[in-house]
Amino acid sequence: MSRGIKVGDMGTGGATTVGGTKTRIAAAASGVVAAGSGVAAGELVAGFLSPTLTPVTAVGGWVIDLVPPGVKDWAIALFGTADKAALLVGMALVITLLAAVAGLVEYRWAGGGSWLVAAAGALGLAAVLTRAQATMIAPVAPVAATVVTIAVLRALIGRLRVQTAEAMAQNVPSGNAGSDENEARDAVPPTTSRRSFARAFGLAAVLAAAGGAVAAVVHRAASVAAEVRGRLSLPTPASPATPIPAGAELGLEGMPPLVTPNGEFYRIDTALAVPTLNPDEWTLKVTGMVDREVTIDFATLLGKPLVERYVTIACVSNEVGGQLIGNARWLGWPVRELLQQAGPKPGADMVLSTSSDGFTAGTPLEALTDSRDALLAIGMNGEPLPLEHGFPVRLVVPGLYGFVSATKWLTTLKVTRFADDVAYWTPRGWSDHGPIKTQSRIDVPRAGRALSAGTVHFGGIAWAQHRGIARVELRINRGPWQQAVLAPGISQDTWYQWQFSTDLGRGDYEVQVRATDSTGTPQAEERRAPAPDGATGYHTLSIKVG
Ligand SMILES: Nc1nc2c(c(=O)[nH]1)N[C@H]1C(S)=C(S)[C@@H](COP(=O)(O)O)O[C@H]1N2
Ligand SMILES: [Mo]
Repeated sequence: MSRGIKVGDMGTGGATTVGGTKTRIAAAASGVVAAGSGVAAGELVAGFLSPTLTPVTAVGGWVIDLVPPGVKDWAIALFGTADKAALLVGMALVITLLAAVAGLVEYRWAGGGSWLVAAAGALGLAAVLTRAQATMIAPVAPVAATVVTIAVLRALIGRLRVQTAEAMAQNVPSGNAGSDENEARDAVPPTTSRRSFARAFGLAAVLAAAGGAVAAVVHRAASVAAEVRGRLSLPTPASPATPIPAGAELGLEGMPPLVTPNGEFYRIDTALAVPTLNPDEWTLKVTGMVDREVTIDFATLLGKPLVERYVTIACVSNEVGGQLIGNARWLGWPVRELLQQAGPKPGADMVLSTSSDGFTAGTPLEALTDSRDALLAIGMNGEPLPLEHGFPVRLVVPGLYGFVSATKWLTTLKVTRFADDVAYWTPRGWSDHGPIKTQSRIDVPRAGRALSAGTVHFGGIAWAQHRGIARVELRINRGPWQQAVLAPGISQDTWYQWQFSTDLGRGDYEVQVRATDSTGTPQAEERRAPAPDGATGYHTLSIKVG
């Protein structure tokens, strides 16, 4: 049996670092429980915020990408289809080992184990950030995992140190040469500090196990949805999107892409946990003021003649110059067709759409039954909808802000009247109708970029969905409005790119942009905040030419 280190043997640590085998086991176990708590916390946070990318799956994915093909083949040959499970077991072993070491180090050198955990956390964060599915919110999970691990580690090891110090103080008999301090200490009846450590240890272990169990349940739902989504192949559209006109993308450096990649698409919703619906169990029901209720399932929806359209969707909360707007190629079935099957009754003027998590949007019935491409969308840029963007089915309605139209995780459509039903945001200070306001944005040059005298290139986007943009103008230092080059839009339902080049000498300039829609109405000049029905005013950029 290994003996405890004598007080006098320790150069730097002092009496509290004295420990026998039991103490070392307790320190290592503390590290493991701390890491368990951290991993559980990280997976739980990820389960709610970014179910398709958790710290564990990110690190696992990283390992899969990094191992040489030979090792991969060997692993597949050895474990077969259990290779993923083998990887997870391997990761669990490595984490356990590292955690035990961190516990021992933290016990010997307060703060040392925490640094080790922080380093491992940084690796986890790097794994998350470099994954293709990385979203703005995804880093929160590895950070949470690291913080929780360090907090639990410090709490447990701190108590363990107090306990050991107390035991030593009581039981290191000065004149009792040859006695085993360690055994002496281990024989001590539980002191307050000892109970404090044991209680904290037990609590952390129970919380870690409970957190892990909840995370597992959340992930199970997510992985079923993600797995079904992965197997899904989208049908060919009966009516494909018109090709993007030549010159629609100006190719000016620093401009947002004309079609927003799914991973860069803004995300706005009230869902704390991303709903993870299984399409095999999904149905959409049309109720309310209809001649006959209609229910459609996912397979039936896939079999309909689908249309594919580019539509730019925007959030009413977008500030002037803001980023809460994106353009995608949506695949779906026109809502009008489904509503026609149900037969809306005379007098109805609104459709209240509900998502699986209870969110509701109130859309003018007319916007869903007129000739516009209001879709029950199942595809986004050639892929099934990402879980975060409403898998398996959402609404996309050209010309209306998302809060009154773009319901994700859609489950019911109730044909009703604005006088009889209120949608989620209406009692919260937002308008019940939400037509998109004509807006424009300067993307190039970026604010704060150093510019040199000579030709300066300006560029950006303008949008007035379902009306289209006719003209974009710039003015410098409140001078006359000058016409920008307007690229052809994909359609009136999407944003347009614009560009303007001019010679500028040294000095400070204020540049403003305004768009005019195809009805001839210029965007509103008055500066207004987003609530209740969308911000107005000119996007204004201050630049320094030197
Ligand atoms: N279920 C549900 N759908 C929703 C919302 C929501 O909170 N819950 N928010 C809406 C709002 S306000 C906007 S702007 C769009 C954003 O869609 P996106 O996250 O796919 O960009 O979704 C809409 N659909
Ligand atoms: Mo929104």
